[in-house]
Amino acid sequence: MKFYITTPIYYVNDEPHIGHAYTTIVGDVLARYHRQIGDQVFYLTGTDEHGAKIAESAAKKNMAPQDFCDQNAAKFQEVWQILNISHDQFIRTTDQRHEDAVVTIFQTLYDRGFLEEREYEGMYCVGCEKFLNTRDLINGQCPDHKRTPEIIKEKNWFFKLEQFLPKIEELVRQDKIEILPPSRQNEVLGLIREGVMKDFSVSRQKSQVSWGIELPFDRDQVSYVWIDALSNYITAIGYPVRQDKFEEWWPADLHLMAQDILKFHTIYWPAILMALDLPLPKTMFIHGFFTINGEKMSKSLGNVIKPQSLVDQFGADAARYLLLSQFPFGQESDIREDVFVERYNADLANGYGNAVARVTNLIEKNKLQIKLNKDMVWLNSLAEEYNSYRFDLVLNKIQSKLQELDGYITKTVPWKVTNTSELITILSNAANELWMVSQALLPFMPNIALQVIDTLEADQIVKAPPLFPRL
Ligand code: ME8
Repeated sequence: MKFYITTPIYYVNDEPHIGHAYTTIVGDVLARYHRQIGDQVFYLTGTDEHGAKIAESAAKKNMAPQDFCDQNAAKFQEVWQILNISHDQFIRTTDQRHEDAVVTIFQTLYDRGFLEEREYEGMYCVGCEKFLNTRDLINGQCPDHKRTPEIIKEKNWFFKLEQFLPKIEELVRQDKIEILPPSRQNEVLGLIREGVMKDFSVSRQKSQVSWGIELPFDRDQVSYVWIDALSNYITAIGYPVRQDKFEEWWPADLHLMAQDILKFHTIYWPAILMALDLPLPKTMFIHGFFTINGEKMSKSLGNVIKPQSLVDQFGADAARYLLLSQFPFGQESDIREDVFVERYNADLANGYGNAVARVTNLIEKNKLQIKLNKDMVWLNSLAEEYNSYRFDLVLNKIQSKLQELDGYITKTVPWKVTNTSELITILSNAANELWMVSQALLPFMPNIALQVIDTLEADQIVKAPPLFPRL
């Protein structure tokens, strides 16, 4: 089966932080798991590079917007490499191919009568890249960006969303567009029923915002971020020029994101696709926003965690493991740095790392030849946890397996056994268990689990070096 999975494309004006890393690691674990069970996988991530916010950040640094984007997109790519993200493509909305495709998309929407020019007056927050309602404001300011929105009055092109809402409601209710977890599905249905979803502006006057894609039918207007951004999911796989590749991968099997961009993905995006007469994504999983030690992560509070600092402390593989083991995927949760250390010592230093050291040490010391039976069947027992996106439970199951192994070794006391064939039996069992556990860990810890697999598969097993030094 094919499996096409995406992350949001991140705004390139921010430096990558663990919020971005979290979604991207989840995507990577799923991509690697699906490859492991034999699926054909396409994993897409990238950066969102147009719009007023980015132009403003570039100007603050005295840089041309494109140079600024090049510099920051490189930072995302670098971090994904450090974290061993196995994406098949990194799309940038300033890629020429994407820009050309967006022009075609706008022309198609225009030709089909889904765009309409209207006078617009609203309060626009550049930080959010969206228009706000009075009820969104606190003391007249955007609560997220602590800035007074600009009053904007201009002619814009609008996408006629409202006509699509009844159909979207039906598809969401029937799980034809599956929205997970169920609480998010209710949220989407609520937004539609409350009547708050309105036709929305898809362009800005070029005199106001110049950093964007020019509309082919109105050269005074540039694309406003959302059509440009959402389209990345189809332009990356060749729409509209590479029909063969596009049909091979579309529709997406899974769009991942957090709740901040729920309405754009679950309502705007299906409507745009329907207007283009394209199939709709199958599933969208919306995870929670997490806080850091109880506080909202923000630059002003100075509590933004950079992925690099986790990697420096724990190593890339353990950083991935720790981010996914701390709470159920989907829940709004708090990242506790002290829990990272506890968990690292318990699961990785004393758990997996210790088991590998113990078993390989005994095999080397006794110069035993071990034959593995390479049983992949155990992976099937993780399918349920994977299919319900409970990565924390996948990892718990793996930890139970390690505890069983620990109990087995304690009970059989191989260091006291003198009969060679008995010893071979015990240590073969142990090595086979470790091999299976390592296969199960591969999507989470691609480097270290592979290193252990290689150690166990060698003709002569030698003691593994310490994998997770105790902290
Ligand atoms: O919204 N907790 O980009 P963005 C969990 N360019 N996840 C977090 C997080 C947190 N505290 N902070 C960020 C955009 N994320 C648009 C998307 S897609 C067509 C366009 C993650 O840079 C989470 O995945 O603001 C969230 O949805 C995303 O980063 C927002 O990234």
